[in-house]
Amino acid sequence: MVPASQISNQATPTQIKVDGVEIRLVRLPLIEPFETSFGKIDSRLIFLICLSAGGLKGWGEVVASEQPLYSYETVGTAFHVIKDFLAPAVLDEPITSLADLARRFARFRGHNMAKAGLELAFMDLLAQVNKQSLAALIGGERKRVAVGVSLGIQPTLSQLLSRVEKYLDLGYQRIKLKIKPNWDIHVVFEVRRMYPDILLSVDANSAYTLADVDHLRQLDDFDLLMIEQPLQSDDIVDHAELQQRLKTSLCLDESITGQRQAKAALDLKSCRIINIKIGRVGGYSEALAIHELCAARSIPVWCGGMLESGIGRAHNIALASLHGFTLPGDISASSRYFERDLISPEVTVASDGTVAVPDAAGLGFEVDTFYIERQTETRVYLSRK
Ligand code: OSB
Ligand code: MG
Repeated sequence: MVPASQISNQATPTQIKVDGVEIRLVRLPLIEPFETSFGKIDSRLIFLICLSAGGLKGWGEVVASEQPLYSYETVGTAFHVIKDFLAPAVLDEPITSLADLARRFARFRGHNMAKAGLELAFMDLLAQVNKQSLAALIGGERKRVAVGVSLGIQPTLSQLLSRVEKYLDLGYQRIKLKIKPNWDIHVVFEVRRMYPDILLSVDANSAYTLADVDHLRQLDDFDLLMIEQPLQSDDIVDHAELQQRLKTSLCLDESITGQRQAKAALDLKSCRIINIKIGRVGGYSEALAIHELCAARSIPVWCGGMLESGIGRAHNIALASLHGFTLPGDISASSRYFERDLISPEVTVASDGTVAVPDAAGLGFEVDTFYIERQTETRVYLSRK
């Protein structure tokens, strides 16, 4: 594993002079609505970043949603923070490394998804300059990554059961059910009854409090791989108490916004598994640090998803190729969410529930600029003064 601080500090130190930062908001309809404990969406406003440098283009994706539900960031806040603060920091001086970029962003508080979008695009550029795949650039070893699927809350139990069957038939290695009060115990009971042996987990997106401990303890009967983020999004203290009172492993998602939170959660025993999302933690530098921390403590990690387009998905695949990503990630096929993706070829899941890690330089996928242009709602180009 290459420590983040050493990336690009090899024999010939790379200098990347970014000429322009393009922001594009691209509307992609979802094949079917996606419902979690905080609501339902039927399209995704995809926030793309394209950095240009000496004829190369590096692509990243800001995973913020339109509404501040999963996190306080939105497409609108990320747009503002990138345009007014982060892009000027990128355009300021040639960038010498990922650590250099992360240092420029560090003085701005929060806004991790906005920072991550730029880090992703920078790493795509750096990989192209080095003629390496993204996976190789960060020290990823896997040729294929194991994947699972996240199934939203459905109008009826029978619709959920038919989706479980569909994704198991497609080969997905783990089924994750979104839960909320009144869509939890009986739902998990039925899925487990139909499929006694599958890898099964649940994700509450902070829909419960510690007062629900006796209710949540009923989940201990179903041999779940994990319960993801049952309590408040910024909590690690109540999760530690809950973990002590449950047999099932807790996994934190929303609560882990960086390496300090990851270390605190592990020190407090607030969870036994961590979901790493590059966007939530502010980019590759933090994601790599959390991966190293967890590997050193034998804590399994897995790659979370945010209904990304193929561009964000390509970065997720690279991240999941790291050795510590031992549990299936929320990295589904493009076709699970979109009629048509922004990359070609699209991401596909093989019948053994794995996705290939590309070995071509950069993202490893062609970016479909024609389709991006067609779906673009907003475009802004920022350049050096
Ligand atoms: O909590 O993991 C989550 C999607 C949007 C916001 C939060 C979450 C999710 C998912 C979907 O579970 C994962 C995916 O991209 O397939
Ligand atoms: Mg989650």
